[in-house]
Amino acid sequence: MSLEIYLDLISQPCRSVYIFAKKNNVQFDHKKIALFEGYQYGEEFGKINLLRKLPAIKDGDFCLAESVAIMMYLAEKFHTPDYWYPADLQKRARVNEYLSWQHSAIRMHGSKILWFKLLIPKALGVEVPKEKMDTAEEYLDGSLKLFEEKFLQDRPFIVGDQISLADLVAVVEIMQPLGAGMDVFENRPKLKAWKDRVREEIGVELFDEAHQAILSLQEAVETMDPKKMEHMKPKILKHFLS
Ligand SMILES: N[C@@H](CCC(=O)N[C@@H](CS)C(=O)NCC(=O)O)C(=O)O
Repeated sequence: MSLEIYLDLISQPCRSVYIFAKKNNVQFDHKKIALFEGYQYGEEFGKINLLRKLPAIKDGDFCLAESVAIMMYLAEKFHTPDYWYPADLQKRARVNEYLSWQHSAIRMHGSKILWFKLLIPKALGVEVPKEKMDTAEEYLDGSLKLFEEKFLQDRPFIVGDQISLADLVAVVEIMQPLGAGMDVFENRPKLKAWKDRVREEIGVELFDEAHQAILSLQEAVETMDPKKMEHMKPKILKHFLS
């Protein structure tokens, strides 16, 4: 039975899993899910992931959620090159350190920018209070500074000379605000040089293909049926604005 991967490439953790699987020639059945249409709340998807989040995989009878756990599973199962998730104790710890930190830092703040600047005002038609927007920008800025100072320092990649899962997850997260037109690389030359290295290492074609949906999201939202995200509105507003 083939490996099924459930993804919507608008989502950062989905893009990490997609790029990791593609880059490592993992054969999989790409289940394209439209998060905005609410497929994750249906009965079918509940059997795959009761957390009702993407990404998720089904490998035979085995279902797994959480992007980090999925990539570690794929790394072990398909014996991907060591540099992705090094066997060396301290290098692996360095990767784990970033993967543990990111959830409540860059991932959370970068995602808020996308919701506050684009999706809530343009797709849900609700104005975001200025203080909320300013705080989100301030937190993202703080996280990016910490990323450069603590995680990247003066190394080409987070662990050293080679790319790892930490760089992949980080770059995909840092790209997210670009979906709302916020250029996070402006005035951050070190961050931009690192992003360009990671993009080269992943392969420009794969990197750009994976980011196509997020980078064209502003256009997509402009032509979106206003009713499309209506079903998510109460949950989104409660989560982000209450
Ligand atoms: N920690 C999880 C986060 C998963 C997650 O929050 N996925 C979002 C998309 S980025 C989702 O599926 N949201 C659907 C919903 O909340 O309805 C991971 O890394 O996989």
